[in-house]
Amino acid sequence: MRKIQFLFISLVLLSSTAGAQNASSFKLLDTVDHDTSYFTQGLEVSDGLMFESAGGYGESRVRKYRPDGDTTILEQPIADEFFAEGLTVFDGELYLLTWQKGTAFVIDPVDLEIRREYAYEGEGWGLASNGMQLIMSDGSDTIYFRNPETFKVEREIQVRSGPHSVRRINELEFAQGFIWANIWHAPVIVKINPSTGNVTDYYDFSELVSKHSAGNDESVLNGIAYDANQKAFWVTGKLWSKRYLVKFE
Ligand SMILES: [Ca+2]
Repeated sequence: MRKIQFLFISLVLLSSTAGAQNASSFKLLDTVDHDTSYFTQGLEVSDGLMFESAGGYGESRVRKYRPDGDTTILEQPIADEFFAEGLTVFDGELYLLTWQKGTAFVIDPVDLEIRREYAYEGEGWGLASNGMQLIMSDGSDTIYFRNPETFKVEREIQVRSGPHSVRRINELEFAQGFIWANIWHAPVIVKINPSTGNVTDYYDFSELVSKHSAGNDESVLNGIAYDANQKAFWVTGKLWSKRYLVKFE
């Protein structure tokens, strides 16, 4: 019940504030299969390959495959004590957060082996990159910009929709000059101005969520990756059977 209430509040919050009065529209371009064993935490397209992380203790792993299908090319487990979270590519390497262990792994995209690691304070949720910095969420309304060589926080923004803070910012993507974000347990994707933290648009995915979330409260919308070849975004959810290519308008 608490989650339904939160969902309601988040929609009211987003729809009632200046700058994001109504949901913006998106076009559904393609639908492909998605591995229903993947509790999707991070989704990223790089050099024509899709990289995905799955969470869960003893179930965390990273895999790569082609964006147009779901045949895994390579998969590597993450050690049992870590709960894998956001995943992104920076300068030809994968960066993977873990939820509550304060450890970020740097992974070789060729063999998916861990090359080195960083320590950070607080929780790790979503991760993206603007090509210069890593962009990270921690489940609050704050988005951190970190130096990829030191993992130090260089800047932070607070996500706002009008006067309201937007919390539970989860999986992230940076594309077309904006941050795109999932919000944990809300059926929406928000478009965020990376300078101000202001939500400029939001997109209602409740129709897809209702198809995939039946019977499992935690099968939430999560996973957004910009596909430069398609000039569109792949979106999915935790344990979803499908992944969708969408164009935001
Ligand atoms: Ca992403």
